Amino acid sequence: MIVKKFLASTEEEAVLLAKAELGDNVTIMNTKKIEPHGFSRFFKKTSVEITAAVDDNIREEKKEDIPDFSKLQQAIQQSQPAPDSKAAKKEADIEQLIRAKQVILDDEDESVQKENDRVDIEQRLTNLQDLLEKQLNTKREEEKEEKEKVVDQKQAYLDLIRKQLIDSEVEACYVEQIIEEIEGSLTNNTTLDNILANVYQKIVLKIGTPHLIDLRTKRTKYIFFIGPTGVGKTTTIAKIASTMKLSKKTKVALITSDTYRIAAVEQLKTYANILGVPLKVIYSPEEMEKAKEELSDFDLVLVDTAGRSHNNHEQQEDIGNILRTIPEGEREVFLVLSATTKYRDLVNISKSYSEICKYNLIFTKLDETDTVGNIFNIHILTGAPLSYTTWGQNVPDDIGKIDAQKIAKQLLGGNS
Ligand SMILES: Nc1nc2c(ncn2[C@@H]2O[C@H](COP(=O)(O)OP(=O)(O)OP(=O)(O)O)[C@@H](O)[C@H]2O)c(=O)[nH]1
Ligand SMILES: [Mg+2]
Repeated sequence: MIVKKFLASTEEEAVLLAKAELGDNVTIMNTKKIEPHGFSRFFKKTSVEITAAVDDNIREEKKEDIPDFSKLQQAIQQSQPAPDSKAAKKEADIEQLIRAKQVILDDEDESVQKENDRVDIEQRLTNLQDLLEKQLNTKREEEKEEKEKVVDQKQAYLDLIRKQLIDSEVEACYVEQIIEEIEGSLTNNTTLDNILANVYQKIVLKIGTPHLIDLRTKRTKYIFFIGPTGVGKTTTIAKIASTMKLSKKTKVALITSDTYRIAAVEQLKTYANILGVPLKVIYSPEEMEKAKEELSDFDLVLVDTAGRSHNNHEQQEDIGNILRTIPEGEREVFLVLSATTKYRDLVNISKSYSEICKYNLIFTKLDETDTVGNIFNIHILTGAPLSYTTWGQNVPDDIGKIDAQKIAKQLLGGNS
């Protein structure tokens, strides 16, 4: 069997072609309309395809009867609308345009993709930046809190020290002065030990080095002991005279102008006898001049004065008159104060004696008090140098030069 497909503009033409080639006995097995696809549909017409079949034998028998339809077929094919060369060109152009457009679209797709990627990256960067800023802000907040905590801690330490100094009876204004002076040199994360060390150092510096009796002059040195009644002037003189005579081999003499009480003269006479040093009793400035001549061979003359009320200006003037018999360069004055006297009285006493002369400070009876704040207060208030402290009735043992470190330690609550 011969099976063959024939294509023509119409089904009739296709059958005609099939019959022409295969004979009249041809059987049409299938007819199919062919629709042009793609862009060719604009230029090509619909055609018909038939599938024709014929038995070989029948066809052979009829072979010589079969006319040559090749020319017909050719004519039919030629009758098909020839592809218009302009249209073909147009089609080619359009297809080219389409391809170009596709490339552009592809490019556009690519650039759209790129743009999308860029937006995406930008968004991610913005998110990252937000995150970083958040983290940075949190860190800053934490640092700020930490700083405030540290500053609070520092203030807490300073408050602790403030309280301790106030407990030691250091005047509040001097406490603030110390704190102010050290605060600038403290770092925020300072420790309590560091603050304590700073305050300690500051107090030691403020107390200064003790002003002691200086015997390096060729002339006889006159040391006057002045101060309120019963603070320990006579006892202190006995302690110093003993120390100077026994350990420093100094030629010591004693004078007393305290003639108001017989017991006072007797008290010093007893010490003079024990120590084996001369004692002159004077009743007036003139007698002082005379005693001065008699004692010109001595290195050191310790002068006891009567305890006076700082409110009695007449009595204070008497002391001034005796003092002035000795030239300033040959004399030194020590104001003797008891560490047990309350601060307000000490202020008045020290102020009233300031009107008579310049003086150095001796504090007695440290054994009778736990607080040494007043020593510091009066020293700062008057600006007078601190010299000796005494801490008991024993002559000559209970006396020593002022110990700045020991006082600073005590003020800060340490054991003395
Ligand atoms: N606890 C103690 N008592 C002392 C100290 N110094 C002196 N005294 C005692 O205080 C009392 C008075 O001492 P004086 O030396 O007489 O005092 P004063 O200043 O000379 O007294 P007037 O001459 O009356 O002004 C005495 O009983 C001394 O023993 C001291 O450091 N500690
Ligand atoms: Mg006395």
